[in-house]
Amino acid sequence: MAETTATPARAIDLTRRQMFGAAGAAVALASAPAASAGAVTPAIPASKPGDPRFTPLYPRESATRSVRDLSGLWRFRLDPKDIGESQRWFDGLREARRIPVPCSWNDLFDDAANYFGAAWYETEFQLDPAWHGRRVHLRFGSAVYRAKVWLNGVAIGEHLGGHLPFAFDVTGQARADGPNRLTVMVENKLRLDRVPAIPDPDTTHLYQEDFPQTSYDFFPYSGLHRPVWLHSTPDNHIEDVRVTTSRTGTTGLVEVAVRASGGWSGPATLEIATDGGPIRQPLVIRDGAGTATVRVPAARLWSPEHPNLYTLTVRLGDATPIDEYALKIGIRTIAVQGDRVLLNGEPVHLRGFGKHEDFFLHGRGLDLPVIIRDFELLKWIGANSFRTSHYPYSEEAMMLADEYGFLVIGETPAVSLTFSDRAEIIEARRVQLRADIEDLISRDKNHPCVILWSMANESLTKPFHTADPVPADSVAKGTRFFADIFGHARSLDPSRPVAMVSVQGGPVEWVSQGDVICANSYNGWYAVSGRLEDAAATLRTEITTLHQKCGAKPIIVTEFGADAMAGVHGEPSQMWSEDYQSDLIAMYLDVLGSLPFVVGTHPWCFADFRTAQSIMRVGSLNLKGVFTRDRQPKRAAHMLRETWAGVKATDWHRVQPA
Ligand code: BDP
Repeated sequence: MAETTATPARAIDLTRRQMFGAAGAAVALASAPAASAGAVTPAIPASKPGDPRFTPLYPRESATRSVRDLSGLWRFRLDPKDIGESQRWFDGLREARRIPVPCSWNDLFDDAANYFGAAWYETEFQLDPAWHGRRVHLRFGSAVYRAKVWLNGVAIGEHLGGHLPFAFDVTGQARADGPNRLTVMVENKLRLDRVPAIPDPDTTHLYQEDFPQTSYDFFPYSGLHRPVWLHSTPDNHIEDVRVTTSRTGTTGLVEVAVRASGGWSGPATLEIATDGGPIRQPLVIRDGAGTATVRVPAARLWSPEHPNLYTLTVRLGDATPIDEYALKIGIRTIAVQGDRVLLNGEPVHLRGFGKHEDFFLHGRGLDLPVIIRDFELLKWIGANSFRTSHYPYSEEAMMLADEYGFLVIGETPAVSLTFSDRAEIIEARRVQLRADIEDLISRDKNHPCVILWSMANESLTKPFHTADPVPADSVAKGTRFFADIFGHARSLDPSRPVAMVSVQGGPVEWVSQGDVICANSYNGWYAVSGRLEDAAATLRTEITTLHQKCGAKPIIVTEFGADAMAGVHGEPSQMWSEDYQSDLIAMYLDVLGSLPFVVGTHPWCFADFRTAQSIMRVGSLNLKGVFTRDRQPKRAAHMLRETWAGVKATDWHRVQPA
């Protein structure tokens, strides 16, 4: 969108609708008593991100590790009166119906369509007898937005913030002698102090109310959106692995930092499998930490054209490993030099889209077929990149992006942060966003596909849909906020550039703090509507001015586009038709293609997606997809394919049989 200066059609006086409450990233509850019967080893407190016991590693099987996916049909009950905890629903969920995990609840049940309050999930599991004497971890891929977890009726911890994993060490709390009852309360209350948030009714007079009212343009799908796993590790185990790659000549340098549990000390080995056989590098772990570099001669670098991956195996111990963990890595470098982005030392241009995790019925629940289909279509259209707008995507999507060779801009959930809001609310969001960044970088740091972190999308000096003036201190508040946020991200990951995505007309003081300038631009749609010649001239001036104001930095235009109702055509083209969308995107590619400092173009967006009900959104859908929600190409998709992949519509041989 563009920051609006329009006069409201009607001003709505809102009363204070939301209670302000404390925010925080994750809360580990005080050590819960170990289950009396069948306890294997003494309980240790639940873990949280940032806690030295937190294990950010994706659960994987190895010679020393087992994984059990608890996905499936769980029991489910809404709790609109918030009585579940006082009535001890964690002792056994009555009057429950079935829900698949992972899935959003909103599109399954009519009474839950616009429900964002507390909902309870319950399942049972047996502990594998082979896990006796081992550590047992319980890991959630994502719960939107807050989750509180009970095991056998005992609270083990909470997590705040959607789209990112959290884990608990449940050794000793999971019984070996009978079924274990796992209960999770999830709520997605639309609150001021969350990231993302709703507009502040104390400082905002909206002239357009959407339902549900959010400050962002996608439906607030709720629930356990990703798998829940149990996994077992040895008592002394690998807690984290951090990989940073560089090269000297043709040799790849893979620097690996290992963190072992409980301050373990001893010998370890790193091994990288290559065509010429395994390359091994010994490593000493002291007080739980050790770092070494593996040299890979004649390294096959990772790039979109050749997404070469190596398997790195980390082993603790001598001949018989105490613990073993393997992951895929890519050897590549990423750097910003002047107004270029260099991948492996060569300038790179990003062609792709902003996307959403969004599909029929399951909402934002993990759907592996949709990920594969989307990635196939990205290849079909000639894209090499996407942004995880407007929140971190699933770990499975990131692994597949490594394999497909997509250049990914990894985004936090901070969409439409508004700096006209009250100071204590902004502060609560800052605390939450810092925690989200820690979790995100901790989770995705080893993916070669991630070449840029986006701290936020379209931060605002005042909300959309208000004619209130911009408060005098709004820009300064945001400037301080982002100085802190950028500093935090850079200290956590010095190996990647950091950016934020600006709204058209947004403050230069914010976006210019990035290493790369990411800008959303809606000429021809929200601004200069329907007039492509004028929109082209405005666009050229806008982006050239932005480049001058931000200094010699590369620019990625991270959003531009038009809504198009599939099947609507117009000659000459007009707004809402497939033809206008295609012409507008072609115009952007033309203008931006002539500006040498523009290093990326991401039309908004990949596919149509679900939004709130709004006078702006036909059928509660944002129709700016170049594919429909069921992934069929609109005219713009064919135009992009011709432009990006060089495949013409006249080429009827274009589908090659396998
Ligand atoms: C931008 C947002 C994006 C919206 C898009 C639009 O970044 O989330 O969906 O505009 O309005 O404001 O289509």
